[in-house]
Amino acid sequence: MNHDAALILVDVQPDFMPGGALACHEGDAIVPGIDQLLRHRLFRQTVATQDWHPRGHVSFASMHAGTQAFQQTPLYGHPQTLWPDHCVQNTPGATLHPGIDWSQADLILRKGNRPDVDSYSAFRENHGPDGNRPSTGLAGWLRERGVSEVYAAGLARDVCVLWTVQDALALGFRAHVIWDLTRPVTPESDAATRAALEESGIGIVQSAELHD
Ligand code: VGL
Ligand code: ZN
Repeated sequence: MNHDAALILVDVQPDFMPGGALACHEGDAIVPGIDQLLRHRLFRQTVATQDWHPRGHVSFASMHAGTQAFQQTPLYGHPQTLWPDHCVQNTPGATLHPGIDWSQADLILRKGNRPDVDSYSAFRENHGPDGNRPSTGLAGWLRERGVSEVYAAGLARDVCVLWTVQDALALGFRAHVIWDLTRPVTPESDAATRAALEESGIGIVQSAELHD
């Protein structure tokens, strides 16, 4: 790993863990490994994202009559998956998980806070009403700090982690997923996620490789 790398910790929040509103399979299993990784201070910058939706957010199935969670619906000309209500601002499920020392993070980026637009990636919102995917400003923030390479961990492997590394690559960063420090919403998606990463040249690494 080179010294120009940043760690991006995606949505490590109770609502994405067992018992939470939108639980990832074994989502809590990543917490000790992430805490370890932070203690080793291997990265030039550490960024954390926090899914942070207002009540009645457009991504909630409860806002679309006649739909159910995990179903897709067209939104602004693109398919949008509808989710159970989750990560509602100022609720316990939306906090950053207490098992990690977040004072180690250089930036905490809240996303999905506009009522009418979802945001999976740390870099850009999903498609909005005007057809754009507005930037969160993260790419510039990282470049200003000399970062050319990102490693992503967190939740969910098949949604926000995947979109984050795909955007990182599209924005000119070398990109990697720390596979053992991610978990999916849909375990059946793992083969497709791996294939998508491999096809685009995004690295798949294990946390143990980073320590040596
Ligand atoms: C996520 C679905 C909805 C994620 C966030 O963090 O992967 N997934 N909102
Ligand atoms: Zn969300």
